[in-house]
Amino acid sequence: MAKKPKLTHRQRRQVAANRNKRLRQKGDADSPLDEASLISGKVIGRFGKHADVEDQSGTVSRCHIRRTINSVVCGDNVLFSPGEDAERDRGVSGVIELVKDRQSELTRPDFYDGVKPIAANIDQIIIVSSVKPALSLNIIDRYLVACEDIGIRPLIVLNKAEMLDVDERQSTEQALAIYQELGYQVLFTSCKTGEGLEQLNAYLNDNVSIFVGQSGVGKSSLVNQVLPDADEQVGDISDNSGLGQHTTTAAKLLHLPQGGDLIDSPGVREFSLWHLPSERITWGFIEFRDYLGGCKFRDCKHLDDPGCLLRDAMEKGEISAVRFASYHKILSTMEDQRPSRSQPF
Ligand SMILES: Nc1nc2c(ncn2[C@@H]2O[C@H](COP(=O)(O)OP(=O)(O)O)[C@@H](O)[C@H]2O)c(=O)[nH]1
Ligand SMILES: [Mg+2]
Ligand SMILES: [Zn+2]
Repeated sequence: MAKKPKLTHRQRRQVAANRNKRLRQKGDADSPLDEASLISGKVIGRFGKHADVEDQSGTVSRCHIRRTINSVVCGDNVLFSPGEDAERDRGVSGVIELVKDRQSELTRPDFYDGVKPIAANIDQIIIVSSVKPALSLNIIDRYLVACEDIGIRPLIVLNKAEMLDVDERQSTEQALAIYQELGYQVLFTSCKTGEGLEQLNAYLNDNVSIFVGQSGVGKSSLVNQVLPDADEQVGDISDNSGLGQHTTTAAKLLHLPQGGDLIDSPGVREFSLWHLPSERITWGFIEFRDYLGGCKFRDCKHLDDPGCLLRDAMEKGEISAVRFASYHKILSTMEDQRPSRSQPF
């Protein structure tokens, strides 16, 4: 079958803008019929060319996506035209006509497409870490920068807490206290003893959350604890193989029994940062902000540049030396991770 010609980015934007304008006009003007034919819904599944949209009554329609729409991701609020019931039985029935403005957007750098949205309208990112694999504050810092960049509240979870003996527990609490001092919430959990799960549920309540973190820290196990019906595979090989099995897996939005939603998708779990320009990384370290713009040189690298306020603050103990080192590690490794062709977007 011949492929339809691809619209350029610009054309797509223009056509979508025209279409949205028309729809808005219809919506508030004198055409009750058209308005009535479109239904509000939320995207709860996204795969290939289709999306599952749930309306207010909980009915799910598998929808096509209007070609002029740039992206549809889990968590999106949309207007769609449902198909005939007969069509619904055969699978795909509706068409998504409009994606409402997103309150927040989680993105991932894509080699060909620039920055791609992977989830929308999230309230909270749960950064999961553990002691096995070993606790990495640097990975936590990366995720925190990403959270700050998109303006979504993080919660730092240290899972497998029951594996710590008394001394380890104390030193781990001390290590994570940096984050509490910065105003971030930290929670110790264990899927084995149930520690912290009640609090975790309280954090999830009435929010749209996602779990992120390294493979093996217990994200799927935690999802199973808070959502027993989810039946997430635990310790699965595909998570570790990096062979892309998961990239074909659908992204989904799951409802929590006590209210609130979880978005789970492979791209979401280990999103990376190399698309951010270095100033954005600097800004993502919230305790640095007070000092920014005050260094002697405008292009200060905050290393051994003379008159560097950040280094000065670190030496005086106003900024944690661990976070300062972590910041420089992120900057230096980002250069390696970024595909050579690609510029920061
Ligand atoms: N000891 C201990 N093991 C856990 C805990 N949570 C998860 N695990 C184990 O850690 C491994 C990886 O868990 P999984 O949920 O698949 O991690 P994911 O890759 O982050 O989704 C599995 O063997 C789990 O049984 C915990 O709280 N304590
Ligand atoms: Mg998993
Ligand atoms: Zn500086």
